[in-house]
Amino acid sequence: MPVERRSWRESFSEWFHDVLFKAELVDYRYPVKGCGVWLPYGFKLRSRILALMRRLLDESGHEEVLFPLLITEGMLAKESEHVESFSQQVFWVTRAGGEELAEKLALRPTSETAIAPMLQLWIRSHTDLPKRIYQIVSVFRYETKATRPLIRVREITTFKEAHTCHETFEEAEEQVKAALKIYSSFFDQLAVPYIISKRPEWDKFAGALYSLAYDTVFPDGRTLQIGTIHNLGQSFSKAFEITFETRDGGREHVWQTCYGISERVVAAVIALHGDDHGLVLPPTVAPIQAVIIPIPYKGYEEKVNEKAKALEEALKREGFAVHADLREKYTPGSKFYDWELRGVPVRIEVGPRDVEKGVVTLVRRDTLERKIVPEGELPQALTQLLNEIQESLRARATRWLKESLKRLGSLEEAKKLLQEGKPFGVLELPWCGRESCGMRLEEELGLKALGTPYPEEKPAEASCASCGGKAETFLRLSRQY
Ligand code: 5CA
Ligand code: ZN
Repeated sequence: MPVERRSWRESFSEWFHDVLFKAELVDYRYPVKGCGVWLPYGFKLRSRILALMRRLLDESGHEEVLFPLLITEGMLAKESEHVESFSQQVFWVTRAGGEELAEKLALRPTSETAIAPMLQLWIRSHTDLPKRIYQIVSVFRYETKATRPLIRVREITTFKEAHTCHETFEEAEEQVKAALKIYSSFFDQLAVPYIISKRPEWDKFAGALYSLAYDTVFPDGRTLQIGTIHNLGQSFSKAFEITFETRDGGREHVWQTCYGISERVVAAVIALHGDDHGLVLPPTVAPIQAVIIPIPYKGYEEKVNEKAKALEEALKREGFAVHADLREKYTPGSKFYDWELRGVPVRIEVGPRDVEKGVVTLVRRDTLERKIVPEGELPQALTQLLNEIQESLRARATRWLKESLKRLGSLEEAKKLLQEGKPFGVLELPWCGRESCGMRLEEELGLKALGTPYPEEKPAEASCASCGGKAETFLRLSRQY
């Protein structure tokens, strides 16, 4: 069973592909490019992550719905900026049952234009507002950049999209703040640290007034956008005539927001918390929080197996996700290896001497430290250990993100840093705010702009790294996935 291990930080890309496959999370050997299969262990991880998201949304006035996958060409074309931006990415259904369709149908690349015509029917008056709905579905985007498991896929299977409608611009702004709270709490629970940036004008979601994005820094120094929040203003409500009777009897178009995440979140959990032995899953979402492994010794096989089973039952009753690995054809050593690769946060070893003494050995996955605890104290000890692991994963990932943020004074400094050739994360340069300067910085450095810090940060006294004029803000730049 032992397989070659790839260094997590030194050869991250290979490590990532390796671990997805060997830990049996997903299988992207499916014959359609950009489409993959969720395997049982990966599916459980995905479900646990989504459960956190569902809880946060349900508790804050969102209702889950399910819209059709197909969108008519006419619907998709109604909002001009939107259709233009997505035109090169849409999968079309043009034939069915041997006939050419009178109107071709798009597989949704996102659902603003699927939802809008129904909102138009449902929303009559201010009493119907605010409206907050979400769905977790597949969307399809014909990505032309190289596809990558979980990170850039063509069937995004884990697209959580929330769509909201409000009476005023101010209320939509409040909803953006509420969405920020939800996403921040979500990523905090996953121990995934992030920076929030306001995307530059030239890279915002098509049809939005502005876009806010969550980005995290991978072990190779590249950033991944893991969530976005858009204030849509009235562009879709005007295109689709979504109006309501106002409090004073007038008619107004609704104000909208939307926000989304995808399987990139699963990718981030996997990528940020790994090491050279494989995955290290945060206890909050690990499908198995502790694995119990009997250490058989001649004459004691029955005893340790019985004990392992009893502990499994007892811990399950206490609400832990535990699994006793009683497979006979594997040695304890190869079981250790296997569960380490799969990132189970705690291993509980039950040896013959432990049984006699009434103790068990706990081994934490992140540091591989061992600890002997009396059987009677196991639930408390396990709770404490899982919390400690969660916190230390958070601390390690947060430290990495902090080290990856580099605020520099000039283009020359930035160029010098890039010449060192090390992974660097995110550069922040003083910027006047003009598009021409921003694009020039992207070009000179060969990086892409993430946008400006959110909440806004004004440099005390600095000059734009491009034109030398007064800097109004910072422009963040990185290598992006
Ligand atoms: N309608 C809006 C909000 S739901 C929307 O579509 N926003 S988006 O285009 O920014 O997509 C939402 C999130 O999906 C992004 O933040 C990103 O994390 C993820 N995403 C986008 N494209 C892909 C892709 N090809 N593969 C995996 N995830 C993706
Ligand atoms: Zn400038």
